[in-house]
Formats: sequence, structure tokens, C-alpha cells
Amino acid sequence: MSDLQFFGHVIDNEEVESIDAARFDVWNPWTREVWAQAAEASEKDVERAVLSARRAFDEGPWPRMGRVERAAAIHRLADLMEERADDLARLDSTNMAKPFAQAKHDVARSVWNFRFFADHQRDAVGEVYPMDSGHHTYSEFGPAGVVAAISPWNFPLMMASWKIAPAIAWGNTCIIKPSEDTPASVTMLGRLAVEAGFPPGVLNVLNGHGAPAGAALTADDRVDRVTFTGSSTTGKHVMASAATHLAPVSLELGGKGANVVFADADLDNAVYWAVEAIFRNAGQICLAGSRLFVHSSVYDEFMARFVEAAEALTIGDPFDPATKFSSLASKRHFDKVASYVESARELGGTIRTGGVAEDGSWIVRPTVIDGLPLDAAPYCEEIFGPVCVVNSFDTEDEVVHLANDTRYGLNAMLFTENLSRAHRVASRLRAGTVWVNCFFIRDLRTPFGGVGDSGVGREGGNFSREFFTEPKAVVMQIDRG
Ligand code: TXE
Repeated sequence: MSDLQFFGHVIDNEEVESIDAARFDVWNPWTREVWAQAAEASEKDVERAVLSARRAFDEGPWPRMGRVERAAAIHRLADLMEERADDLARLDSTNMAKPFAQAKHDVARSVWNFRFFADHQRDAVGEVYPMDSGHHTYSEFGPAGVVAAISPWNFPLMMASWKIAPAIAWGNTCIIKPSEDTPASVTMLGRLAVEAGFPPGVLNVLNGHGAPAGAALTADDRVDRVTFTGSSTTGKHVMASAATHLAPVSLELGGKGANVVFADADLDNAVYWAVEAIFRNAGQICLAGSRLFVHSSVYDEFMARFVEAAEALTIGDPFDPATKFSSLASKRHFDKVASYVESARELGGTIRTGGVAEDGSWIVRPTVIDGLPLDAAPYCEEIFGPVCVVNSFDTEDEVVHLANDTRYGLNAMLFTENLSRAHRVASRLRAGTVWVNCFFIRDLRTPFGGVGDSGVGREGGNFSREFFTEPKAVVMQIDRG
């Protein structure tokens, strides 16, 4: 009997094996050992999950429940997550080498996602349109149906909660397929939903690979909404698949965020956030500030301080409290990031610090590169790792052009003490979010999403309501004249 942990599917409030009993290995990237197994869904398991979610939506209490009662149920889940925060964080740290303090932070953010959307739907109001014709129209926001949510491995619990919370808060039922690299914390979330007393089928967790599990899910015409976070390439497949049955999609895809440091920036602040923006979570963040532009008059000073700060990050075991930075999330991903560092060297880039740790680990050290041509792949493509490519600029027009000259458009950052410039440049940057003198600050009421290859649609606050409901106009005749 194996002593590996097991993460099954959670379907109809029961944790089950796959119908054919297939499993896959789950790795710990720090120890480079298999530490668990998860159920590997086939089309038959997808069918089972879809039937469960469909039944829960068409016949179950959840979509018909009062908004106060539904909010209370979601808060019960959030309470349980808080009680078990260390366990949830431990799963993410083990599963993807996320430093434990950062994993704890992610759990807190996940709890907040549930609490926010529970209250947001509870307190929401509709719209009323008085009409001169003697009629009166009001809007209603009813649940859309069954939501398929597909989440990535870089913030396993947090990204899943960001999708599940608004979906279920608005009365939908949900099937979440976590990344095959990180099934652990989302499966535990499914177990906690059972403990919280959710009706069967409201939250189903389906473990498995992109194909067949994810693909079968998005193609299923009993699914009413598809929300996906992952690569731009897979996002296009997901959109095409959902289009076969006209299910609206929300896609949050890759990024190549520009981080612009003007000459008048507070350099302490700019260096601090430049480090956070590219080395937090080992750079495995769609919002990473991976293209850094520094005004030529402060370039040398900034680079010296940036390199020093990068080198000061403590690299090590994700469970060591001193660790700020650990290995990449999988061997596959390590190979991808390492090959970009190698190609940067071959294409004439100067590695100012960092590089691949040549010790058999899956670590790429905090890496800063400059001198790369602007058509080089490591400058143009999403690396999704701790690799920052730096360039200098002289004028505002030049840097706006450079920042926007990408097929991505998820986010950008700018650092300046000049208020007029901050407003002007923020408005000219082609990105879903622009941070001025900061990074990673999120108010859940605000729109979140990207342009171009960074995605389709926005989520957050009322933007999530638009996506996860079917708005309806009810026209009443008030006055027969
Ligand atoms: O992504 P995929 P991967 C980027 C990042 C990374 C690259 C590859 O650059 O290096 O993508 O990562 C599921 N139908 N981002 O391979 O393939 C899959 O099982 C339905 C950016 O992990 O996009 C997983 O659950 N689903 C990003 C999820 O999609 C499918 C976060 C993501 O996998 C599917 C992650 C299919 N045909 C990676 N194929 C971000 N925006 O933050 C795969 N999946």
C-alpha cells in the first residue's frame, strides 16, 4: 500500500476515484519527488461531473436559495478555510515550492474572494428604467447555469477561488479543473465545501489533464460559462471549443508587463517594487514586470541597486521562514525558463546577475538581463519565470511606444513623482491594469483582465456579475392610459 497522499475528484459531495481508477503522479518541485497521486479524469468522469452540476442547477436548491442564505453558506466555507489556512498553504507550498509565508498570503486572499463575492451578490441592486410610455422596466440578474472553471498552477488555490467565488455566489453551479501540476489545495477546498454543507453538485472538483479532461469540459454543451486562466495558446483552444456551443468565455492569459522607471522616480520605492514584480512567486505571475524600462539618466544607479536587491533574496526550502524564493513549479517549467536564459545569452544579452542553478535543482536564480535586441524571444515572449529584461529610454513618447509594442496587454507599472505624467502615461498604456508607484494591489470591485493576447473579458465586482449571470429585462405595463 502506497503512503502517498491521494486527491480524488469531488463530485456530488463525494470524493471519488476515476471510473477507470486512473491516477497521475503529483510532484514536489523542491525535493523533486512524487509526494501524492491524483485521480486522472477521462471523458466519463467529465460526464459524471457535468451531470452532477447540471442536476444541482436544474433541480437543486442553490440557484433558488435566498441571497442571504447563499451568502451565509459561502461565509461558512470561508470560515473553514481560515481554520485550516495552514493546511491549505502547506499543500500549495509542497505542490509548487511557493514560500510558505506567500502561500499563507494566498489563502487569505482566497478567503477574501469568497467573502467579497458572497456579500457582493447579497447586497447587489438591480436597475429600474421609468418609461414615458406608461411602462416600467427593471433588470434582474439570474444565474447563468453550469460554470466550467479551468485554473493554473502558479496560484493554485487563489486563482481557483477567484473563479469559483463569483460563480457560486451568483447562484451557478461549478466544475473546477485545477492544473494537473497542482491538484492538492483545490481538492481540499472541495472537501471543505462538503463540510460547509453545500448542496451536492454545487462545487465539483475534477482532477486531470488539459486533454482529455479540460477539453471535454469546455466542449460540453451543457456548460453555460467557461472561465479560464492559463497560456494564450490554450486560451485560444478553449475559446474555439466554447464557441461550438456559444458559451461565453472569460479568458485571463499571459503577460509581458512593462515596468517604467522615470528619472524623477523615488528609486527606493521603484527598486522595491521592481524586485517584487519579477521575483515574487519566482516570477510565475501573469502580472510580472518582466520588461523593465529605466530612464537613461538613472540607469546605472538603478541597475546597481536592483541587482543588489535581487542577489539579497534568500533562496531555499519553501518551508524555511527565511526563504523568499524557491524552485520553479515543475521540471517542465524549469526547462522552459532555463532555455530562455540560455537563448538570451546566445542572442547577445548580458546576464547581470542570476542564471540557472547548475546543482540539479529546479531553481533559476533571480536573473537580470540587459543588452538584448528588441526582437529577441526572451524580450518578446512570456517566460513566466524570474527573468527580467532591462532597457533604457530617453523620452516619454519613446517609452510609451516600447511598453505598448507587445501582443500582450495585461498590466503595466510606472514610477514617477510627477502627477501629470503619471495620469498621462497611465492613460496611454495599453493594459488592463496600470499600477503607479506600486504593484499587485487589487480592489475586488475593479475590472481585471487583459487586452490582445492577454485575454478576453473582465472579472471583478459588477464585471463578474455581468459574466456569471443572465441579465434579464422585465417590462411592466403600469398605466393603460
Ligand atoms: O498552461 P496551459 P501550462 C503560461 C506560462 C506558462 C505557459 C504554459 O507562460 O509557461 O502558460 O503553462 C488546462 N482545454 N501560463 O502548460 O496549458 C490545463 O490542464 C481545456 C500563464 O500550465 O494553459 C491547466 O489546468 N483546458 C498563466 C490550464 O489549462 C486545458 C498561468 C492551464 O494550462 C487544455 C499558467 C485544453 N485544450 C500558465 N489544455 C497565467 N495567465 O497566469 C490545457 N488545459
